[in-house]
Amino acid sequence: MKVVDRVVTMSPRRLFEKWARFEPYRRGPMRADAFDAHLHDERTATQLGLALGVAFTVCFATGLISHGLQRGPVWFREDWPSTGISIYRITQGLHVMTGVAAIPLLAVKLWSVYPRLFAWPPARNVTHAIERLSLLALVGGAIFQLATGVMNIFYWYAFPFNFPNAHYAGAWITIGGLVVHIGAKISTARTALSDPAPPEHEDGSRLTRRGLLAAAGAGSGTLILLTAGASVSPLSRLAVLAPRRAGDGPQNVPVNHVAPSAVRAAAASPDYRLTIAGAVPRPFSLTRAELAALPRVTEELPISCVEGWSTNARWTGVRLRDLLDRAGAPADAVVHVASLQTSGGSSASLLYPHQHRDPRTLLALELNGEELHIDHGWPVRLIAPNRPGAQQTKWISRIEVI
Ligand SMILES: Nc1nc2c(c(=O)[nH]1)N[C@H]1C(S)=C(S)[C@@H](COP(=O)(O)O)O[C@H]1N2
Ligand SMILES: [Mo]
Repeated sequence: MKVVDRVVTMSPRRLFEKWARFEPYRRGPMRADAFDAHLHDERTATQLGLALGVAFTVCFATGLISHGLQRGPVWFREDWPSTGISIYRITQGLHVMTGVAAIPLLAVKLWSVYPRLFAWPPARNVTHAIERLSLLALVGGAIFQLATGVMNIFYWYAFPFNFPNAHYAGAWITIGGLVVHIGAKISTARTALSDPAPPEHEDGSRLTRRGLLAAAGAGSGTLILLTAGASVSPLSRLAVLAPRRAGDGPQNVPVNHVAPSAVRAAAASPDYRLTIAGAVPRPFSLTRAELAALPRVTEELPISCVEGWSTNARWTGVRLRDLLDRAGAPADAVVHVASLQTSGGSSASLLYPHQHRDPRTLLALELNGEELHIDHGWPVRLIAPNRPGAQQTKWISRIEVI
């Protein structure tokens, strides 16, 4: 273990000198002097822990919002406002950014505390044993959350489980572990922060505590800078590590899920109709041409995808409210919007009263001044303020009033 420590903290020149006179380290990690206390001290661990605690808390809270809007209780979805059109864009951007920022912080924190894995005795008493076991939840959960989150951004579903369910369960396990950990450590952490800082290394060729924290911060900052542009448009050109960013894709909007061939065929068919039906006195159907002949409005609204990107765009189309009024739908109805696509989690969505009454909720026919691209939802797609991208249903065929 000392080997790892030395290698990480040595200057390249020292490293080379050591390597040139290599001697095997055969001492076990349980030895009292197996670790250099420097950089593995309580104070460094606490400072890294504070930064991680903030990142995880924001990530958890914003994740709950996103989950709540998509799979949460009706009261939450009903009351989530449509007035602040970009609130979801901001919470989702923060979710991804705090998660990304946590990756280097977690790596450095784990490195800083890993000698404690070999603490002797492994447990001093029952409480201590429980506290140590809770670390399994915290560390395991944190690694799982960051790994699956990044994989989701890259659409790399290499795991056998359902991403939203597993990521949601993992969030509670991680935050549970975090609460127990904070409870167990709070007094030690307080002392570590209020006591005068222990002296830094005299030897200038070794990494200092301050240097370690600066490296962790620089790692986080760099990763944020190279990914934030996926949701913060002015930074989009820097977002070289993000698979999708503002400006990419047809009509300058990234595509999440291209049109399947069955959808292309149904959309191009002369039999295509948009139907408004369900619990309404005057159900009706429209061809694409009839729909396009109705009065149109233009709104600037964001698409904010759960897979980590957001962008604003100019949408032109017919107000959903106008079509619902024409069918005689009650103002307090819930509206189900279904796609030509018959399977898949995003092939339909629900609109609660304030959402379908909102004058900015459109059945969009144009995007950024052009006829909607098939991959963006032609013949017609839903775009409504302050909703997760997954609920902006493309290739709409039926609007059912419930
Ligand atoms: N019918 C249908 N609508 C859909 C989807 C889909 O797979 N099928 N994907 C959703 C998701 S997850 C997002 S983020 C947005 C993306 O819209 P865009 O591809 O036009 O950018 O469309 C949504 N609408
Ligand atoms: Mo999405």
